Amino acid sequence: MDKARILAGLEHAVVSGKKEDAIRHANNAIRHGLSAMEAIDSGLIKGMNIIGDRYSRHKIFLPQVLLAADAMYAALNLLLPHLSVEAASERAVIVIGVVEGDVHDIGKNIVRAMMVAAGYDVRDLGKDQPEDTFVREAKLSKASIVAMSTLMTPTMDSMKTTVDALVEDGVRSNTLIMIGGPPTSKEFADEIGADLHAVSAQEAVALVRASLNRKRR
Ligand code: B12
Repeated sequence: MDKARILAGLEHAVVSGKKEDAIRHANNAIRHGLSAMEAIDSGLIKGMNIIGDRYSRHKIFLPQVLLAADAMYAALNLLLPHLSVEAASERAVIVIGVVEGDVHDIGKNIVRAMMVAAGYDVRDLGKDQPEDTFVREAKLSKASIVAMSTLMTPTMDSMKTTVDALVEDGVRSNTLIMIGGPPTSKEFADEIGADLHAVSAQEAVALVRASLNRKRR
């Protein structure tokens, strides 16, 4: 079976919200030695972008988005363990979570999986997490990085609240703060006092690696 067909199959399984198809194509991707990252990026995420576009044009509604998310997760569960990333030389702790008010966690989970694959010690707080949870875990684990995700514009405020809480508690001085998710930007990171911003899971790993190397020097 050729690569283009598997990628198109993954994309279509998400768009049509068909979990069984997503599982079948993900297994095919693994069996035929496709890179897990390519299957995620050029198959699943491509499909989810189509769903996002249709949803914002009111062509489909939340139940269809939920089915798409279910199909995406079914395939991700199979593909994420196969991510291969060059291992980090140092086992730094990364605390990651979705900020308060937001339940979108697919992107955060891809970033988490890439960080785990890169050899970091990742503490996943989950979704819809208040600032205290980030502060507590960052302190407890002596985190090198606190990473926050949000997909919604209104919940960008929760990122600012969390940065402020990290500063107030004194944790911030030993920790780099990284943010991501479509409504965020480098400008927004600067505005709220975060150190790093990345647009994708791959960029996030590269940025963490470079920043920790710089910090060590
Ligand atoms: C799937 C989905 C859902 C699913 C979520 C399932 C889940 N478990 O995550 C469900 C159906 C539950 C849902 C619910 C809602 N949704 Co919704 N949803 C989406 C959709 C279609 C796709 C999101 C997605 O998973 N993309 C795929 C992932 C892989 O991409 P990603 O998250 O961007 O992640 C990548 C990068 O951004 C980056 N990244 C992500 N996080 C981080 C973190 C760090 C630190 C770094 C460095 C990088 C990084 O790396 C990732 C991989 O490369 C988007 C539309 C879209 N185009 O995005 C709307 C969207 C995000 N939803 C939206 C809305 C409004 C809602 C609801 C409020 C709807 C409602 N009326 O109830 C609720 C949210 C309730 C709440 N309180 O949170 C809006 C947000 C609008 C806005 N800007 O504020 C969007 C944009 C749709 C739209 N156009 O209106 N949704």
